[in-house]
Amino acid sequence: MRTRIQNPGTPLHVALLACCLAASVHAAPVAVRLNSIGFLSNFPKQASVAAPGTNFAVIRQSDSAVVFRGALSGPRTNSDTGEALWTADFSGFNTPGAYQIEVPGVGRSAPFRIGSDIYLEPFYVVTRGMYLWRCGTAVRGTHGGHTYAHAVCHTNDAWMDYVGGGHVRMDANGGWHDAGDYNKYVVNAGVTVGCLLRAWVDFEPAIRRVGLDIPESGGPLPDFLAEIRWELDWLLRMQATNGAVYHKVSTRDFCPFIMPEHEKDERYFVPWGSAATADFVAMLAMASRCYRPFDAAYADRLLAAARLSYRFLRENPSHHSPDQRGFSTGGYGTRDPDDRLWAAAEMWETTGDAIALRDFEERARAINGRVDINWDWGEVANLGLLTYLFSERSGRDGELVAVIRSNLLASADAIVRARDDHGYARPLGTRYYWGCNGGVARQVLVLQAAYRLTGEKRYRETSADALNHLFGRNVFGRSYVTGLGFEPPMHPHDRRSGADGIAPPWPGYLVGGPNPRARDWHDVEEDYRTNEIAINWNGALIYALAAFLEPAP
Ligand code: 9MR
Ligand code: 9MR
Ligand code: ZN
Repeated sequence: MRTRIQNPGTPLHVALLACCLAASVHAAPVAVRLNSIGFLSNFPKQASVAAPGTNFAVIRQSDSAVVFRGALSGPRTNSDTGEALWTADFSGFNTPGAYQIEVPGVGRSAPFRIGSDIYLEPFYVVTRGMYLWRCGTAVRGTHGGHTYAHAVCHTNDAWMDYVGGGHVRMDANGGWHDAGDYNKYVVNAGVTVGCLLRAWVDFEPAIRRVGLDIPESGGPLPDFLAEIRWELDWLLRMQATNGAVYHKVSTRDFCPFIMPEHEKDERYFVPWGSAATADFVAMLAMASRCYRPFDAAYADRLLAAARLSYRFLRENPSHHSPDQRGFSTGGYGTRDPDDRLWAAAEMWETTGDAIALRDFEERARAINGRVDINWDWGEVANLGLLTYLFSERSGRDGELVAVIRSNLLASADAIVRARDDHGYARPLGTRYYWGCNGGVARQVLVLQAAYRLTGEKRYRETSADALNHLFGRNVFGRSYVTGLGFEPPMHPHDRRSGADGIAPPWPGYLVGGPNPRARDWHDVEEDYRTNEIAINWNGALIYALAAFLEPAP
């Protein structure tokens, strides 16, 4: 049963009623909305208040003592929700502990913490979400007193019928299930692994301190890399002998809400695509750098596979859409120039190959070094641009570096402005679409890059605002991540969560979010357009959380 905040003095029977109703019909949202995980000391701390008030207090949870008082500012009109919002700013209060905000006449906020380690548990839970997504093996994890588990699944992956060779099986075991469905799509692996490896590159020391309690823990690889290896090993199986990479492994149609080990429909390789092939090159070339210090033989294997596919791509320069006739599952159809740009960047960074450098630079010039503000599986150019921009290799075109740098800062500034203009400080402003919560988290890659280039703290603070929004400073006053924060999603579009008979869903998953408008999020299982979970959204969130594992300024 979800935790609900009771006003002090609420009669017990009312409390119980509210509690029972909450399971089906959601009660009116709390009016004082903030990040229910909490705040890092020395960071700005704000709540949005959706009701008129004048003053507020920070109340210590243990004894209800008032530890800070302030005046609300506002109101301002938040355009996408049409609300008048006041702001409670308690940035001046930094004492670690557990608190609530109280606005007289309005009510109390969700409980939250102030501290330096507040994102440790979220990072652990959300990253373990990747482990719990593993296909081809049994998984198990405990959270909030429940044990979530499934048996070995999909060990027959996959049939070759659609890729030549007839009804023959070739090994495509492993990898992560994509989302609330159990298929495995290379293009979506691309942006996911790209963001995860970027997190490793940017925050390795902090990430290494967090044990993930996965089967490989204690082995030669850091846990984080061991988890990503589960996906990489599957990707290696998606490569055809000529270097082309199959677009996906999938059933013909989505299965019902059953556990993965009960899905017995036949799964097939789906023909190759040039975007999938380019993403494969980028992921494996990047991974080769990351894994080399721990396992040189594996790094060599990754690089050899990346080289083969890169050569294939160079020899097949035109866009190639996979033939997905016969499949109604996730399409992930995308033009390939951005994927090829990313592939070239990673090949160059890993090998120093002059051909790859020229390939990247031509492609980067063709888009005028544009840095996307809002990007997901269909727009991975940013990953290549970041690799090039922060490269320590010689040979870069200084002019192009300058253009990308200035575009990156301009995009980061645009994100900061969108945050400033939004009543819930949402860095994506008023854009809503399928998976926009992932988009909010993914903006942190651009913001952190700007922060690293300039040391300007507005970029880091806007990164924190992405997390603030996702963990409760939003029109619903709720966390969008299962198992974490205040009133998290209870009915995500996730087959495991729907089928396992346990009331709370599998923990550590960011749901897609409002789509197509600000208020259009529904915590109901059927609503896959707003309430599904997916590896690419978690991958972005993991990056954002990794950025705050250490209390840097
Ligand atoms: O369950 C499917 C979900 O994982 C996908 O993201 C979504 C969009 O491709 O489709 C869902 O499947 C629905 C199908 O498209 C239409 N019939 C209802 C299915 C929901 O179970
Ligand atoms: O994230 C994808 C979103 O951008 C698309 O608009 C949507 C419809 O094609 O599909 C989303 O991806 C789903 C995929 O097709 C199947 N697995 C679940 C993914 C998340 O909903
Ligand atoms: Zn599986």
